[in-house]
Amino acid sequence: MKLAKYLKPYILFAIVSPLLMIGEVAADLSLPKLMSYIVDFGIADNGPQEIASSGLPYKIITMLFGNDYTQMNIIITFGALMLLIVLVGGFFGTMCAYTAAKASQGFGHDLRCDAYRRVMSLSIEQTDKFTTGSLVTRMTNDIAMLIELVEMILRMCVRSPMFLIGGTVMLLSLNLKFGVVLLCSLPLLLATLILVLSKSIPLFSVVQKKLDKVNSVVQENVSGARVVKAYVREDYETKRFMSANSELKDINLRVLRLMAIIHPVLNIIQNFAIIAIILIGGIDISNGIAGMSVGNVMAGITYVTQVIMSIMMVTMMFQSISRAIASGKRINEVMDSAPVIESGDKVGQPDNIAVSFENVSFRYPGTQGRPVLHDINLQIKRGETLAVIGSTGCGKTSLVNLVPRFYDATEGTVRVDGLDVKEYKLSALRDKISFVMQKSELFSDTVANNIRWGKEDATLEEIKEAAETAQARDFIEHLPEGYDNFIAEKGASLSGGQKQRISIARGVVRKPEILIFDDATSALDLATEAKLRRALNEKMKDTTVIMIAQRIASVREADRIAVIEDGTIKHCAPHDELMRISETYRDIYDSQMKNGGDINE
Ligand code: M5T
Ligand code: MG
Repeated sequence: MKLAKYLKPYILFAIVSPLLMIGEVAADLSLPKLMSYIVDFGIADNGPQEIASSGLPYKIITMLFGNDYTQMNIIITFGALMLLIVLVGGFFGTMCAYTAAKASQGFGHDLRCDAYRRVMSLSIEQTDKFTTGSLVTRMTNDIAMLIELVEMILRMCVRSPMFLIGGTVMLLSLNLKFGVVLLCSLPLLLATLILVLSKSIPLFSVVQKKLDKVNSVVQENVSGARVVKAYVREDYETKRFMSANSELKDINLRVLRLMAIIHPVLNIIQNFAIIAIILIGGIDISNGIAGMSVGNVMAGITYVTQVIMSIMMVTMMFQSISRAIASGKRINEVMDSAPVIESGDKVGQPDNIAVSFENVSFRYPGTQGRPVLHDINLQIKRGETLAVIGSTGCGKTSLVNLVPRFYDATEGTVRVDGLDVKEYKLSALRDKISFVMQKSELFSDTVANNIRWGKEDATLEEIKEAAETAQARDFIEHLPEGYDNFIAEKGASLSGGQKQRISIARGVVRKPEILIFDDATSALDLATEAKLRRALNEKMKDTTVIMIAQRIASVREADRIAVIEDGTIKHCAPHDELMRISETYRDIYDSQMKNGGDINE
């Protein structure tokens, strides 16, 4: 699978881990044999005599004690050996777990980094398509499944086959007749497992989808907590959550119900196998057949259990693999979605015409019908202040979104400094532009850092200056901790106008070539807004400003005002001229004058 490449940096751990597992399994496999020596030679009545014909154990005992050994010597020797092997096996096991964790967690970390980078590079329409909830599940839960798989494989790929083969060999070495037990029990076990797995595997991807849904609902409600409370929708939203939650529970239950069959079946088969071993061994012992002993029967029981458990482990591995395949697909979907907005490689040189639209039409990706904007032709000179006005939903935001390439024009060309925006290196293009959005987005950080977002290395002086221009200085300095005051998530601790002014300061601080205000002063009173405009005029003379607004008072001083109507720019002229030529503009003017008037007059 493609994602395997993330294991590469940790390949050493990934190789060492299974090797260490060999040590642990070898230890586990040798213990029952040693125990059988203790039982047969150390405890049984005539054990001490029989050990003479036993080969290896005899050699060990005579090496230590000569020919003068007691039953107690045998018990202590092999007991100590068992203890030693347990310790060594434990050491190998611990190291194996450690290296496996190191490899799998490293793998997960790198994969998460890349996936996150990819998510960040997606364009707005792609993020919307995946939905936030699903992206969060993919980044967390799905990657966790893959991590689990890597760890499982590293630990089990050696362990289960080795137990299966080793256990079988050891069992047969005790007595070939024991093999019959395996021949009868294993097919039965395998049949059950295959049946269960084939039914449960398709359900895993459904589980992840339901989890997406739960995440989406939680995410939506937590971030919209205020609206939910304002409309007393807690009950409704709780119900919505409940239903997503129950769906998740139901599907999980279905999987677990299937899985639940495995355990009792396994138990029954295992116990039958144990009884069969005792039976075979018992008959042979009572018939006095050579080579069968109580110790052998005891060891046989342990080996049979180990073999059956190894099959169980293989199933677990299959389960984990199929879960991870479902998750892997979902992560690959993210990794494979090439950003729709691809960066070019040019950097534009300053030009007299800062922004120009040539025959631009635009429709939102995936929508039908009339385009949102059509036949837009507009040139904005360097240093000019262009205002955009028009009824709500007429496409103002859509128009300015084309400049920093949040979306691409469907037809026509948008140029910044004479160069097609599609040819720009994205970062170079967006560096030229400060975009103050219609909805202020603040982050849970200090005021200063929120402003510094616009310019990473801004000094406190620059920040203060930007705040001054944005008319935010007064209120910031009245905050309990001034610029170090912490802002709650999404700026929840501030008023609408305060948020807007911090957003404006963030846009101003980097002294951009182009400054776009998308209705960014809507929450300011007219007096403050007028002060802001004056400050901007003074301090940022060379900056090209595109300013969307709903109020005539906000736009009348602009060099030109573009009136958007029916998806296109009907008129574009200064205030006085528009009053003469544009009926729409006059209508807007009249309606606003009637409603209290323009205090800026
Ligand atoms: C213009 C539609 C929207 C409206 C038209 C953002 C967005 C908008 N639309 C979509 O289909 N998909 C979208 O993602 O486009 O919308 P706008 O440009 O946001 O209008 P506006 O800025 O002039 O309005 P407002 O209210 O901010 O003054 O028909 O349905
Ligand atoms: Mg808008």
